[in-house]
Amino acid sequence: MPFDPNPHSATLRNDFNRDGYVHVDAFYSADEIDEITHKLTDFIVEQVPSMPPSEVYYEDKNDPNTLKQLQKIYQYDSYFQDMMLHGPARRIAEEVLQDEVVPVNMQYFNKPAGIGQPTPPHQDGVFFHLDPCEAVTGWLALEDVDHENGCIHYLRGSHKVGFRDHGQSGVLGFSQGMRDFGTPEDQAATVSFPGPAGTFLMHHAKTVHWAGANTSKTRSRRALGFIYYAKRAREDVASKQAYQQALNARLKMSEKI
Ligand SMILES: O=C(O)CCC(=O)C(=O)O
Repeated sequence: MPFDPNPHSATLRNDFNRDGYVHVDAFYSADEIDEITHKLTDFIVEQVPSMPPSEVYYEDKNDPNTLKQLQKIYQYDSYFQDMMLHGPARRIAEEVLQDEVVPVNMQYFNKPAGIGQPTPPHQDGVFFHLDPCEAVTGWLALEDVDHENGCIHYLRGSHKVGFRDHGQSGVLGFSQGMRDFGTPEDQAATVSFPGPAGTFLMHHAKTVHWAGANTSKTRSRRALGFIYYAKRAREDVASKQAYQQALNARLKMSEKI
């Protein structure tokens, strides 16, 4: 059975409001993580070849073994659709945002062994174009994560500070990275989340987060991301589309997709 958020509602809400994130161990059991991983393997074989290049990123686009990111996978497959629309991640999103939520994206994040790039420090809200910026991202580890293969780090409390300065990062999949990151205050507020497969995190769209490169020669670092917007958040559709189109054009021109 996956994690049942109901008995933990108050703790989840308090932790989220204080820290800008929540952390849940054993969100899915080992058997469930096995099943999800198998479904994902099938998905990669069956669906990825027909997905548009803007939703499929590779570390090296000429090498299919270097798949690093997939977008919107719940729109292609009923198993992942069910997880996104009816699973416990949505319940936690509703709890911490104190609102109904709009499911927006389900992503696959991989850092392939030895070549997985760092995830630059960023705030997801920079990509979302929301007012108010009320949204969350859930993150589910599909295998053990640690400092070697690139676990997630948060800046505790950073959701209360507002947006910090971002610029082009040059990293495929995370086009914006923070330019003013790494102050003594940042170092003091850093919390990292190594943990076993099944570890689940959920952060506010203003929470600063990042992950290291995968320096392991043998282990990948696979995870799923779940993005939900609060119903009260309004998306500036035109601004988001313009940003996405400009990004896709840049990525095509630099032959990254
Ligand atoms: O998986 C990662 O390294 C980063 C994930 C992330 O930035 C996110 O889920 O917002």
